[in-house]
Amino acid sequence: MKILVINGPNLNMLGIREPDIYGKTTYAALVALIEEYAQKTNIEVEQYQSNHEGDLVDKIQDAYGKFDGIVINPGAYTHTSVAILDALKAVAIPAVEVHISEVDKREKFRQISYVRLACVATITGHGVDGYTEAMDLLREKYEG
Ligand code: CA2
Repeated sequence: MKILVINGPNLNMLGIREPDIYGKTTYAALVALIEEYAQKTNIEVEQYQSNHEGDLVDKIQDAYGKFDGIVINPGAYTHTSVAILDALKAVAIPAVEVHISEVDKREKFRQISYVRLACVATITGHGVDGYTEAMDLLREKYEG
């Protein structure tokens, strides 16, 4: 199966600051961890990160007909973006929302997720392990 992993704004800064909230894993290490897990579990994976909302929308649209699942951490756009929500709904590819931190226990504005409305599951507060857990969920769903 083919999975697209999308990370939104500032996730390229992982491990550089705020390790108490986001952990010590760098973005490069996260990419390597996901790639390694994909190889081990026989999943074809592509990874994408952007700080720009429109680019994230374009990437989701491009996934139409090409991927069997999407793992998405939209970063701060989680809490604001109807455009990303609509793109996920438009392509109708099973998507799992991942957050490294426990967003539901943080500021009120982080407790709102538009993207969640188009996702089959949400994983929060499991650190970077949330990404591989999301891949497992999508595989289970794909294999039935
Ligand atoms: O917990 C998550 O995964 C978030 O999606 C991360 C976003 C945040 O805006 C969401 O509310 C929750 C932030 C991305 C990383 O931001 C950094 C900030 C400082 C240092 C390193 C990364």
